[in-house]
Amino acid sequence: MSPDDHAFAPIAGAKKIESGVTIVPSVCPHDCTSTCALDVERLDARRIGRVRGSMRNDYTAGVICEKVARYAERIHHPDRLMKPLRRVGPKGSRQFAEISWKDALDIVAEQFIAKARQHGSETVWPYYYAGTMGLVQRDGINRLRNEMKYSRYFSTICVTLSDTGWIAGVGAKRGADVREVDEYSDLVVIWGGNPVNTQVNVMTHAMKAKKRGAKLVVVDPYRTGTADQADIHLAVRPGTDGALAVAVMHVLFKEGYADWDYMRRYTDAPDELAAHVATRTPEWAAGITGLSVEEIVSFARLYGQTKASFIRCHHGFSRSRNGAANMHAVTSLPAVTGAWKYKGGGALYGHTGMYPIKKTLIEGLDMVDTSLRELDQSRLGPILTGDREALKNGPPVTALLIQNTNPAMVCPELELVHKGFSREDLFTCVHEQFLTETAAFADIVLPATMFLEHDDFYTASGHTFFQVTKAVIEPPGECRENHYVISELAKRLGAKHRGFDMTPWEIMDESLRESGMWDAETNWRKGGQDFHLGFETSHFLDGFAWPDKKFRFKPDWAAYGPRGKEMPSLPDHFDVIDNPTPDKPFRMVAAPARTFLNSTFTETPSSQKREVRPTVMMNPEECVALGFADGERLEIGNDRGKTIVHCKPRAGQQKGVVVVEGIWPNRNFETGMGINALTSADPGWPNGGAVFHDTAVWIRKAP
Ligand SMILES: Nc1nc2c(c(=O)[nH]1)N[C@H]1C(S)=C(S)[C@@H](COP(=O)(O)OP(=O)(O)OC[C@H]3O[C@@H](n4cnc5c(=O)[nH]c(N)nc54)[C@H](O)[C@@H]3O)O[C@H]1N2
Ligand SMILES: Nc1nc2c(c(=O)[nH]1)N[C@H]1C(S)=C(S)[C@@H](COP(=O)(O)OP(=O)(O)OC[C@H]3O[C@@H](n4cnc5c(=O)[nH]c(N)nc54)[C@H](O)[C@@H]3O)O[C@H]1N2
Ligand code: SF4
Ligand SMILES: [Mo]
Repeated sequence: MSPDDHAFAPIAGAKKIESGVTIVPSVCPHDCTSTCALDVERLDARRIGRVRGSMRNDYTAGVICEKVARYAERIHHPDRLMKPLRRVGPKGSRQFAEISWKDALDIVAEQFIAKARQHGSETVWPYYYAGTMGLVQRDGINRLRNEMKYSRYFSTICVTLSDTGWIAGVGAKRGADVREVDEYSDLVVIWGGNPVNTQVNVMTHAMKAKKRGAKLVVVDPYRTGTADQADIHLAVRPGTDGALAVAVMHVLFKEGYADWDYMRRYTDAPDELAAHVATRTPEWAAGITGLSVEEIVSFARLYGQTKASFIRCHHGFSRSRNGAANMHAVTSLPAVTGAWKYKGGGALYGHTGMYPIKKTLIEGLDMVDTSLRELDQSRLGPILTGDREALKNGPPVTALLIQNTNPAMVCPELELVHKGFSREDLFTCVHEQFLTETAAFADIVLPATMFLEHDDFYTASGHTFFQVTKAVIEPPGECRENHYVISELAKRLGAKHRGFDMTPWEIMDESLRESGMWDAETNWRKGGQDFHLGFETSHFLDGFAWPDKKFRFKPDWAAYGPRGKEMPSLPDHFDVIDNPTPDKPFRMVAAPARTFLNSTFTETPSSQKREVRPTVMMNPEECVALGFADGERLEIGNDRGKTIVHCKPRAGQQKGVVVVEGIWPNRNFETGMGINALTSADPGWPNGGAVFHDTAVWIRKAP
């Protein structure tokens, strides 16, 4: 089907508004839990105008973030990659020459074959992430991996800690529907995230509740745009949410807010929990979190007194070494009060575990060989610099195929990542939309389509719709979709899976039919299929997702990995974080900026303009005490690396806590090295996961 065919198709929201301009439906592909339903102005076969939030989806409810509203700025950006490139200068020098698609793909395939012959197939490591969340374009790379017996991929950069912590108690990655908040919640707690920046739709619903008189509480180490909207802002020290949650439970039990009937029926060990938290007082938690006893007790009472209390658990507070334990401690709260019983009560972290979509065809799951080593995405630096343990004592990685991610900016331990990418014996192919800092290290760069130029389908984390999209415009220049690259390489490498001979639409349609879902055309025509499970099931009133149907206050942490044994068996403060020391007295949070999305949109002028420059937010009194002036250049660092940022005093955060929003490109720092030079690639407990907000640093006036 050509873009012209579907531009005029009869779908809710697809209409002609003036001569030549059509409103066409699509879905935001970016790595954001909102997965917004979009209405895109299609000006002609190659150009778009404004992008708006669609009303056809009542979670999106017509609202999208400013970044995507201005998507024309990104998709028609003058710096978009249009042609395949071959490196002609030193790695990272950005010296490239144009080359044909055929020659580029031939070189990649030849290199993969030669490297595999020399070191075995595990030397090749397809490396990807969620620059697009479309299941076909994002995950098709795994079909090639599985067919070719390349190193397996342990994806840890984002959701490992939060998923583990949520599932450890609840049993499945799903929860109560945020749409309930509008009418039914009397208390909304936004825990450890900043949706004003990162998923604006949470605010749409939270603010509807607030207008009705519901209270809004935000738990976050600094005064974010979200915290600005709150009735109560609890500015915890990073990595201490477990202590806060446990002290809240102490008050709930002590003051009679625990729902024993609910716990007897729906939870595993309420008596043990009650006895355990009796020893964890608000005074104890105050010492750990830096909050006052009064703040902890009054929040606990508010939570205990409100039946319809909704906790929106975000990712931010899980990005610490103890993040899974902290997520689990917070999810224990509605299991103590029985808030799950009420409409507008309970909690949500994400819904992605409830879609019935089968991914065997997309990912070649029938070909997985578990004897092959699995390498940790977040440990790219140690892996590329030859760390034996990170390489699982296997061969070096000498070939990379990278799609939908920009690790030269977003990975921890960036000094090692860049050192690794500079290796002369490493062959790197990057398929990208821009010449990113990662692409600059590549031997071969391939130009990629954007979401409005290809077909795909999407689950969501923040809502319950499964959505199919069709290309809206034609790709510019020689841009090709991910599926094309994978299929063409497969041919050259001798991979036989039939998925390589199908179009993305055929893969989608077959996968949907096999999963018992609407076929692709129906889904697209109707604007998405809603998999909402209904009140009973989404609130786990027919039981939690375990064989005994009980929420686990005592998770089986050891089931996730050997380090699970080191974790406390009941909710607690698990003190394995990068605590401050006399040499490194500050705890740094590296939080997302509003108009960047990870590394994406750092190329758009309006985002660069709004974010201004890399800054460090600090407690104002602390700035005065240290003699740091507003705007002053400060050097921030630790044993892993250092960089330079500008001081910004900001009320609402504790002394000893500093925040650097990003992710700024390395080139925007005076030193040429960004904030992830300081963050650690240590795996969180029990089974890995990146710890971006768990970093002890020193700060001094820059030389
Ligand atoms: N504009 C924008 N939107 C984005 C992104 C972006 O970079 N920019 N990234 C996208 C991606 S990939 C994801 S995964 C989501 C993430 O979005 P969220 O789920 O919101 O998670 P984070 O952005 O990691 O959370 C950041 C917030 O967590 C707070 N935080 C850090 N440590 C702690 C802690 O120990 N305790 C508590 N209570 N709070 C803590 C930070 O101060 C910050 O305000 O957003 C997506 N949306
Ligand atoms: N300091 C700090 N670092 C962090 C975080 C933090 O909070 N603080 N958050 C972490 C988190 S949660 C995440 S998820 C990671 C994400 O970091 P990245 O994986 O880098 O995320 P994105 O910026 O979403 O996407 C990367 C690239 O995908 C490309 N892309 C998009 N669509 C396509 C496509 O269809 N085909 C191809 N070939 N390419 C495409 C885009 O051009 C973009 O350059 O960053 C992590 N790094
Ligand atoms: S809020 Fe998230 S899903 Fe919605 S348009 Fe913005 S980036 Fe996309
Ligand atoms: Mo993420």
